[in-house]
Amino acid sequence: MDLKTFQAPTMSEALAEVKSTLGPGAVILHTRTFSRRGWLGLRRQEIVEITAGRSGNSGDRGARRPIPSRPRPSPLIAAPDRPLGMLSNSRQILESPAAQSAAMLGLTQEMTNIKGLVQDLVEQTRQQRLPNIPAEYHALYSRLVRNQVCQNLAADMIQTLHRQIRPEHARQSDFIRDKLLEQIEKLLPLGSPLVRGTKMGPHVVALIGPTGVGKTTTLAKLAANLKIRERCRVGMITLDTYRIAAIDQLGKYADLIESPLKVVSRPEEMSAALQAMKDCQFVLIDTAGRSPNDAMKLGELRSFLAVARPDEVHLVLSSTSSQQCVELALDRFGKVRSDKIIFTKLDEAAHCGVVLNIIRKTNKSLSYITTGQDVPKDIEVGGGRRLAQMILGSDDLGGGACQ
Ligand SMILES: Nc1nc2c(ncn2[C@@H]2O[C@H](COP(=O)(O)OP(=O)(O)O)[C@@H](O)[C@H]2O)c(=O)[nH]1
Ligand SMILES: [Mg+2]
Repeated sequence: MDLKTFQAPTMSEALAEVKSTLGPGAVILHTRTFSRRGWLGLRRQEIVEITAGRSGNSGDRGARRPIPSRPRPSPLIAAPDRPLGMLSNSRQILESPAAQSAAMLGLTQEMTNIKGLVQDLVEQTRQQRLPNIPAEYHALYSRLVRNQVCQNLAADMIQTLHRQIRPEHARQSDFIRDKLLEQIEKLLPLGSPLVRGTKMGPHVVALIGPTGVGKTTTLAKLAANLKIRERCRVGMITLDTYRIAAIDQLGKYADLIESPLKVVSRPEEMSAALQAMKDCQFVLIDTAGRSPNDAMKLGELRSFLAVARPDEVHLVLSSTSSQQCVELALDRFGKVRSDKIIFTKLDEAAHCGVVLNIIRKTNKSLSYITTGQDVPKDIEVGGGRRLAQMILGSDDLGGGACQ
């Protein structure tokens, strides 16, 4: 038999060469792929090699042998040392399972090459998109952005990290994670819990914010903690006159902790309500869940607060809201007054980056975060390592609540 070796960059090209040189009666004895250094040894190139021969019985040499009545095992790749020339029919050869698996081998090889090319392309695009992020920190940067930390802030944090970390530590993922958590913690100074000032009379705190963010629930948590843990005398005032259910909601908690609750429906009633609670150490004011778009009602809220003259106004925001909604609320309620920020529902938020973005943007203190519906348990002072961990998220790439 006339044996020849054919080399080509792909299986299909190699097969085509076999066919054109040896004719359709070619018998493939062996295939292999290997890589070869290219010009100047710079790039490696994949090569497919086929060893094939022309069978003595092939159609262009003479009379055909009858096709065996029983299908015979292929003499091709699977068993290269089988007697040659068993398959004389060229179609049979090229369509035989062995030829097909040779073609599959070629396809797999091509897929691997394409995958490599796509990976190179992704890395190149990333490098173009993130020119300021060193390659070894791309994954961490992407993780911050995926957790909704805004891109500029994430880039600043990574650059600070890059400056802090010596190259020999750049691959120690636990060490780097720790340094990043430290940085987040510094960006979110620990909020201080409610404390009475030195003035006489009650320390008055108002919670304001959009509807449904958790103002009433948070107020109940604060009141219960002050009363039960710190044994303070606490009074509550609600302006939530729009929804009877809301008054009932707070009334239930007021009963439970045996503290007074006053309902104030007009600014003129505010002074009397405060006067009635003059012996309390803290008075917490719950406000109606006004929409940040409702200018008239925000004006009304302002006039209630003008009379109450609270010592502190906390803007309550939900970490489940989009950055855009939170910014809108900040803008509108900021015009009323907001000294500190409370972020609620961290247990429900898929990503907690918004907390970091907003605290950095406003430079206000994060007084509390809330992490569930349980009164009084699910509230903690804002900041600290646990919050930093919620913001950075777990290694799990999927979404999920921050806790
Ligand atoms: N998962 C979760 N739900 C909360 C949290 N705080 C409040 N809620 C729920 O959010 C809903 C609205 O709360 P509410 O206090 O009435 O909101 P308000 O309209 O701002 O007074 C209620 O179902 C609360 O139980 C929290 O931290 N986590
Ligand atoms: Mg409410």
